[in-house]
Amino acid sequence: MSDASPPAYTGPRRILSGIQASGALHLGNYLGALKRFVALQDQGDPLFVFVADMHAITVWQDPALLAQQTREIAAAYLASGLDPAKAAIFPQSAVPQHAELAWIFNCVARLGWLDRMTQFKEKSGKHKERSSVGLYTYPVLQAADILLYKATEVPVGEDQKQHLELTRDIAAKFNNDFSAPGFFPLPEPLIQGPGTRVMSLRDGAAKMSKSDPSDASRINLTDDADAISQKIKKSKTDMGVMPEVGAALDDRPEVRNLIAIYAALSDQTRDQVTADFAGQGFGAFKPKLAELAVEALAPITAEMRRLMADPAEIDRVLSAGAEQARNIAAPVVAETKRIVGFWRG
Ligand code: AQP
Repeated sequence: MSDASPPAYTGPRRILSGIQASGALHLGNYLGALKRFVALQDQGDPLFVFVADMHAITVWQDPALLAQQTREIAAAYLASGLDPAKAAIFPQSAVPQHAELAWIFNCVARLGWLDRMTQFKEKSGKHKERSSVGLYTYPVLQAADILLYKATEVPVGEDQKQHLELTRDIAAKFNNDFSAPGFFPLPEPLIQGPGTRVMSLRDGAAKMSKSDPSDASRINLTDDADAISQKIKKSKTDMGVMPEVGAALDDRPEVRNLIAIYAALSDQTRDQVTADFAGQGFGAFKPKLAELAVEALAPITAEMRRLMADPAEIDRVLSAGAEQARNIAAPVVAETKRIVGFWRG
């Protein structure tokens, strides 16, 4: 018997990612997602960037606001520099194949795999029985989002690493169970650089997150220059000074976070940042950090406002992107259904 591994996927490089339409975006989303999507669009590979409205409804969303939130995320994509000529930008729910493939994957994924997902544990908290079933199977829909386009790489923040591993497990099990070696790729997460895990400004152990009840914990893309400066000024640090180059910062999580944010905003390494500030107090560092954050975010905020004032342009982009996405997704789902053995008439 041969123990050779099954033939690998041989299709082209494709990159896909998305952001949930679940409320205002923050600096973590910008550094961990938006900024990196824009950097990827010039590499010449097909890029798919969607607004995850189906993921958003895994927790309650006001129907009167959901379409608005979807447009807002699309506006953030465009304002950050995504070019619809280089990236398909679309709402997930406008491509019905996401749900179709997710169902098939629900039947491939194992309960034990989902039971291990830490994001569900964090988001459901003490009220697991009252969480939606959708919140539990969220990572399966995410696998469908990715494999529907046979994406080979997925730029995400650190928080999504476990879900990407699940996507790979689902792809491998599907290919194996249905004797379809190499049909789905085993996608790789792209987690690089200092901005992939931006932490709360109030607690260096917690991720910066839209659902944190404290607004002071995050910088929103809608914050003005004054709010940004105030939040950075009041951000938690410690009694020490800025560290030397290469210093171990395991016991200084808040300081480590501020340095990482500075590095990501200025496209420098952490060591380059500490080289500039070593030995100085935070009174010198924080205003410079605020300046950088305002410089990066103010033009995006202004452009988002302009786009939201006349959503026709956003809607045109979303419609065209959805058509592009459906054209790729439809044959993949048709072939998947054939492999599974569904009736074709
Ligand atoms: N703090 C973060 N640092 C770096 N990257 C982050 N991302 C989110 N938070 C950080 C990345 O942003 C992309 C979109 O995330 P999402 O819309 O799927 O939502 P999320 O990860 O659930 O973001 P939040 O803010 O934490 O939302 P809530 O509070 O609703 O759970 C992803 O690439 C993510 O990695």
